Formats: sequence, structure tokens, C-alpha cells
Amino acid sequence: MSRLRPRRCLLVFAIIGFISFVLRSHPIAATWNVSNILGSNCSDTGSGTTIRPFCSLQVGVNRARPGDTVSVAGGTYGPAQLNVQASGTASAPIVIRATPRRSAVIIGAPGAGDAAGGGVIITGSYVVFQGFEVRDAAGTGIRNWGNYVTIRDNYVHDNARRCSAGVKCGQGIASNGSSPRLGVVIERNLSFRNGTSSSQDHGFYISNPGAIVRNNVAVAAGGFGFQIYPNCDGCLIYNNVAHGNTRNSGFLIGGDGSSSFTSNAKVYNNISANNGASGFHIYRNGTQVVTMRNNIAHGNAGVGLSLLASALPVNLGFLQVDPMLLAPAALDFHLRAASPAIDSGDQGLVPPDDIDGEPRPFGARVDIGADEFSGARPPEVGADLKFTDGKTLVWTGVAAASTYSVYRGDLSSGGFSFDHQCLAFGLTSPSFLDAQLPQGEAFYYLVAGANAAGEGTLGASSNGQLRPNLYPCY
Ligand SMILES: [Ca+2]
Repeated sequence: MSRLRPRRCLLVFAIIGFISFVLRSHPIAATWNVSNILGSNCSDTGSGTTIRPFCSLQVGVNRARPGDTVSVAGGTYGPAQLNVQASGTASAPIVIRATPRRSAVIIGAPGAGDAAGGGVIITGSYVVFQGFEVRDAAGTGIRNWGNYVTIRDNYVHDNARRCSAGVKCGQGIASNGSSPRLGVVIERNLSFRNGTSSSQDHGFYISNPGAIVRNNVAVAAGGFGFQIYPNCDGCLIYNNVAHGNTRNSGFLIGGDGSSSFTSNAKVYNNISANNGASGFHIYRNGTQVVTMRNNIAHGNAGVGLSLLASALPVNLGFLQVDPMLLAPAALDFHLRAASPAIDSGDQGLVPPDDIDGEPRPFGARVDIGADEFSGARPPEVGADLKFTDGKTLVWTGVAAASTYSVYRGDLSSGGFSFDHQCLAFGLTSPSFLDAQLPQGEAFYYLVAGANAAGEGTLGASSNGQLRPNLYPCY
């Protein structure tokens, strides 16, 4: 028997070695939870589980390794710049996402200007950053210096606003680098009221060869809505909307005329309306011209398309008609049922979905702009919304709605502003019990109908403007 012992030991060592090898070669992806809302039981020295999440967003992000997800619940984080430094891999990216979307708010660095800090700075590669509200940073809201980074479905507003008028302060979303950064995707983001300088602070600033920029909306930027400039060879700029960037043009595409040109960019199916200069400004190019197809320019202070003589683009299917956006003043850039943008896009570039995440194309062809119109949504409901017993809401239903969504906003926090968020959705009857109503606070409620085409509006205020819906249920 004694002669067998060495063999058993070898076998045990061999098994341990094999298990160790497997664990190192195939790390198990982790989900790190972050929440600082009241009652979340959070701890920065805890486990990062759903029942013991991290309080600090930076602590959760610092734990991420390739393949991990950082899941961030509702709450307000900051004021501080969030640094995303870790990298994933091509097969195991790091995903940092707010759940539900737009529920987590990042308040950026205090101070004024990029030198004082931004909202989020990504220096790692193979990172997906998704679903956040980022606001009130000294400088740029979200900046990327990594490769293979996706910035998706964020609401980025009121960043880089504390500099003196005309001073370069920061952008809404920026992606660039001293050497070319590759594999960048910027999609389904809303950039609103970022920057102070009319020539240097933009809603989106993209300088990455081969970047994909689609389904984004730029509103009220300090400068251009979209600056695709310089060094954006082969960039694909499609199904975006630039609206109400009243201090400059909707889109600036090209290079600086000395060294860093943009060659062979494709600019398809975009809308540029009500901007302060041109709709589209093509400003020089490299060896291959910019190709524009099926874009709409309307209501801009300058011409629909302006260009330098050396940069004549291919420009086909250019429309100068009212795109009939649903309610731009309420930041609602869906298409009206009669919009000429419906089924008028070029099929050469079709995103897989639209700004709401709904599939494209719907109908005969892809639409122009950030929304794919898929039928009429329900009309306003809830005008007669009332309580029956202090916590049960009822309203009159409409035939066009198959379900209803209920929104709740807080009246307790100083002066009134629309801060409602989705409270419940998919309700099949016109009533709702708010069983978790916090005591000692005052709220307002709104109701929208929904059907296969999407969710209807929340109706108009007494001033006639549609109520905003920044945290939609869908
Ligand atoms: Ca369509």
C-alpha cells in the first residue's frame, strides 16, 4: 500500500494544477452593483452584491475586470469626475450601465473648464458606457481617449457652462486622442446645452478614424452640434439630429486645412434644423471626398449646405423641407405621422435600432433622423387623472392605447421643475395603486398611453408646450 502514496500525491497536485489553470484562463465575469439611494444598505468596503452594493460609483468602476458589468442603480453621484481606467478585451468588454436607464445621475467635477475636470473620462479600452445622466461638470460631460469604446444612450447636459462667455470650456461628448483611437461607437445619446464657446465647444466632438456616430441628438450646444473634425477618415455619421444649436452650424465635417483632413466620411440620413449658421458645413477633406446622402436641412440661419471650394462632396438626395419633429422644445425628436423623413433614408447605412432602441428599418425604408416612425402613438390621456382614495389613481382610457405608463415627480424640492420619472408601465387598465408612496412628501403624476408604435406624449402644459419626458418608460 505504501507504494501508492506518491502516486496519489501526484494525482492531487495534478488536479489542483488543472483547476488553477482553468480559473486563470476563463475568469468568471462578475457584476458589481452600485447604489446610494436611501435604504440601499450600501458599503464601499462591502461585496458589491445587490444586497450590499457599493455606495461610490468610482469604487464600483475600479473593481471591473474584463467581462465584468458595473450595474448602477438610481441615485446621484458626485460632484466628482468619474475615471474609467480599466480595459476589457475584444471578447470580454467592461460594461458600465445605469439600470433602469437614465436613473443614475453623475454630477461632474466642480469648477469651470476642462482643466478643472469633466463628468466622465474613459482612458481604458473595450469599454461600454451606457444609460447615464451626466451634468454640471466643469468641462466635458463624457470624454473618451480609449480604443473600442461605445458610449450609448446617455443624457449629457449643462456641462462646461461656468466659463466666461466665449471661453473654450468643454464639450458634451468628446472622443479623440493624440494618436488615432479606433473602434469608437457613439450612439443614442442626447447632448443638451453643453459648452460656452461658439467655435470650440460642441455637442459632439469626434476625431477618431472609422468612428460610428448614429442616432444621436445635439441641442443648444455652445458651438456646433456635431464637429466631425479633424482626422475622421472613414467615419460613418448617420441618423443624427442637430437642432437649435443657435450659435453655429448643425454639422461641421472635415479638417483644419493644414495637416489633419477627413477623407471618405459618409454622412447619411441626418437632420439639421433651426441652427445658427449652416445646416451642414463641409470644411475641407482628404484625398477622398465626403459622401452625403438623404440628409435634411431646414430652418437654419445660413444655407443648408456650405463648403469650401476644394471640398465639393458627393451630395445626393438632399432635402430642404420641414422634418416635422414632434416637440423639439420638449426635447422630443420623434417624427410626426406626416413627416417627409419617414421612409426617406438611404438604405446604404441602416442602424439596427433607433434612439429608443426600437428596430430599424420599419416600413419600406429607413427614416431620416434619430427616430424610426412605426405608426401613430396614442393621443394624450390622463387629462382627468384623479385620486380615488389617496393612493389609487384613475383616468379615462383611450382605444388607441393598449397599455399605460405612470410617471411621478417630486414637488418637495424647492421651485417646481419637471423631474418626473417612470413609476409603472405596461398597465392594461386605466388605474394605478401607488402602494409605496413615501410619507411627508408631495408629488405630481402624469400618465401616457402606449401601443405597438411606442408611447404617446404626456400632454401639454398651460403654456401650450408639451411636457418633457426625459426618463421615459420605453
Ligand atoms: Ca421607415
